Amino acid sequence: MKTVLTITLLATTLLPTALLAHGNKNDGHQEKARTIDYSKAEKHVFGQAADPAKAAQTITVDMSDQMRFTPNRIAARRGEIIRIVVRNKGQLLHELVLGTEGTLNEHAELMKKFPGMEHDEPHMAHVAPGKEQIMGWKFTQAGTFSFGCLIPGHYDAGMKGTITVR
Ligand SMILES: [Cu+2]
Repeated sequence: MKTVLTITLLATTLLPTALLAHGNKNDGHQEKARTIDYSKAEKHVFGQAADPAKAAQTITVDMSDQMRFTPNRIAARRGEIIRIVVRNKGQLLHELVLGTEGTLNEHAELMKKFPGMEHDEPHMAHVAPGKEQIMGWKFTQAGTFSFGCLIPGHYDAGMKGTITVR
């Protein structure tokens, strides 16, 4: 029984790692590559998860231990899918969470109260040092939205950015 369990665990943890060595593997809080059913994507005021393979443009955002995103401004068109490649250039774990200034502030406060809290949803990417992750997103309303790293201390230190959707 124990052997069977071990083999199953190995198969489920090793396979995605091998297949997605450069893909959207998440080395942060979770071990499995995430699979998203885009047809059931949750709708937020700041948009919804969408298939990055259908993106109209790719935006690369670098994260650093100086608590900065580069660029910290993103421009997108309403209804268009963007592929966001999030690269962690630092030595610390960073994350990119999409939202509005309000939802991010709220979430940042929650993270301070519960620093070890597990959070993972399609509008977030947790990226381990030296790794990258791909997010597919469609902004469905025009306006100004936000992104930030909500790891305690990072957001307050300025690890945030603005998204303008026209
Ligand atoms: Cu960070």
